[in-house]
Amino acid sequence: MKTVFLSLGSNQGDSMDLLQQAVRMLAANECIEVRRASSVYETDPVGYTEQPPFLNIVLEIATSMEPIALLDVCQEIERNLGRTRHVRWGPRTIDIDIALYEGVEMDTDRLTIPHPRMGERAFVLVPLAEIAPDAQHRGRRASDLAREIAADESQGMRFFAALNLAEVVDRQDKDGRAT
Ligand code: GSY
Repeated sequence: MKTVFLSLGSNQGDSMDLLQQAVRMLAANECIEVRRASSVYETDPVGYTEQPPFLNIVLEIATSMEPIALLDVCQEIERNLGRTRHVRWGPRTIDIDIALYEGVEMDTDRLTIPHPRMGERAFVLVPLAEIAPDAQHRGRRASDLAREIAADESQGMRFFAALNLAEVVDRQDKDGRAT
């Protein structure tokens, strides 16, 4: 099993519900274990700024899937949740990016790992540092990168809600208690 960090964002429709549905769909895949979820952050749009704020989270998962197979699963979930790819940087119901994949660096037409823009995105680094402060990106700790980028006031981030993984994926023990 490899440890992978996924970055999820939504700024169209009921974003909180869409994020929760995406987490549930990932957890329903028998090759994926969702281990940790960050808080939900409301974040100012980066790139194309004339669009509504996003809700963003980062998930730590463990998976037996290779990177491209995992990308296929993420894109299928995006399609199932109504994502259409019209405007490159425009609003979207859900976006699921592979940020880090344990032991993998790759650069192909379909997929680049680590995610090529994560080092400059507070909406990835701050939630990543919340759940995995020691995660490494290009030889640096997520917590250090997040502290530096959080000082950049142009990338507004606000705590929006906690995400209770046990409730969202309805994990239960043998007595039916959430675990
Ligand atoms: O690549 C993710 C989509 N996206 C986002 C996002 O998720 N959050 C914020 N704050 N800005 C963004 N710009 C793009 S594109």
